[in-house]
Amino acid sequence: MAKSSFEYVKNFELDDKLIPNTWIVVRLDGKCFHKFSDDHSFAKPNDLRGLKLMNFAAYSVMKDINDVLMAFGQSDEYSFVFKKNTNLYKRRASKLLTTLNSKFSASYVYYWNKYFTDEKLQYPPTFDGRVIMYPSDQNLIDYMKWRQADVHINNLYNTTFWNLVLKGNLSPMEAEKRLCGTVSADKNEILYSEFNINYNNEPAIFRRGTLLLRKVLQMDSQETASIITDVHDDMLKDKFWKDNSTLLLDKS
Ligand code: DGT
Ligand code: MG
Ligand code: MG
Ligand code: MG
Ligand code: MG
Repeated sequence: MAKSSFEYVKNFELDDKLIPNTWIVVRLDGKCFHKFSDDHSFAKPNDLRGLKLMNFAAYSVMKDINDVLMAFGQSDEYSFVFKKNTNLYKRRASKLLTTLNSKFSASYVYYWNKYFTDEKLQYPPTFDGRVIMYPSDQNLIDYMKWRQADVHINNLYNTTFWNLVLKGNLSPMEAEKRLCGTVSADKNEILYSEFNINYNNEPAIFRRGTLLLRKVLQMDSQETASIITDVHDDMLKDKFWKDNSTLLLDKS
């Protein structure tokens, strides 16, 4: 077919291919989830239904997009790490980001009722997204550690804050004042001495977030099956990266 005289407009499309041989991370984050979690009566500070829905939406993404190596989720955010050598959509940033975000957001809505059986979805949620490239394995490892350290800092603060408010009968302002300038040890001590809570016994999903990994299962001598599994391991410890030393090696 002859080219139409309009076709030159195609040349206005910019090339947004990401650099080869670098780790590609896509991070999604719920827009105004402070309000969204209030509007849907999320438990404070952690709503297990909400976290499980996030995990299932991320699982749907990984089931659909084989080139996602692993994913890490906490609060209203999820990070997806592509295989280093992925050539999906020729590594075009906008294709990768929009397809992934669309699948995640649609899954979050589609599976809402599976987790929120008594809570009607009031309006469509929005997720923003960004693409980040990390040139070295250490950069990627530090990225994962950064996101998990964020869970720890926020969750320790929020757990202490909400215990002071809900059980300690402080106003939110008083609780904030009480925690101002405290370090981790102080918060652990408040939880232990005033609320009989050993922070280390809090559910791992709250303390560490969720990591989705692909595992190959040996079914019998011939057959293997690839599954997606959720763990709450401590990525801040070197042990995790030693135990999972093959994780970042390209096998495909
Ligand atoms: P953004 O991302 O700039 O549009 O604004 P937000 O409001 O989404 O803020 P962000 O992403 O920094 O923080 C996440 C908010 O979501 C934070 O206010 C707490 C809320 N949230 C997330 N998970 C839970 C949960 O399980 N329970 C409750 N009550 N709130 C949650
Ligand atoms: Mg944000
Ligand atoms: Mg947010
Ligand atoms: Mg967030
Ligand atoms: Mg099309």
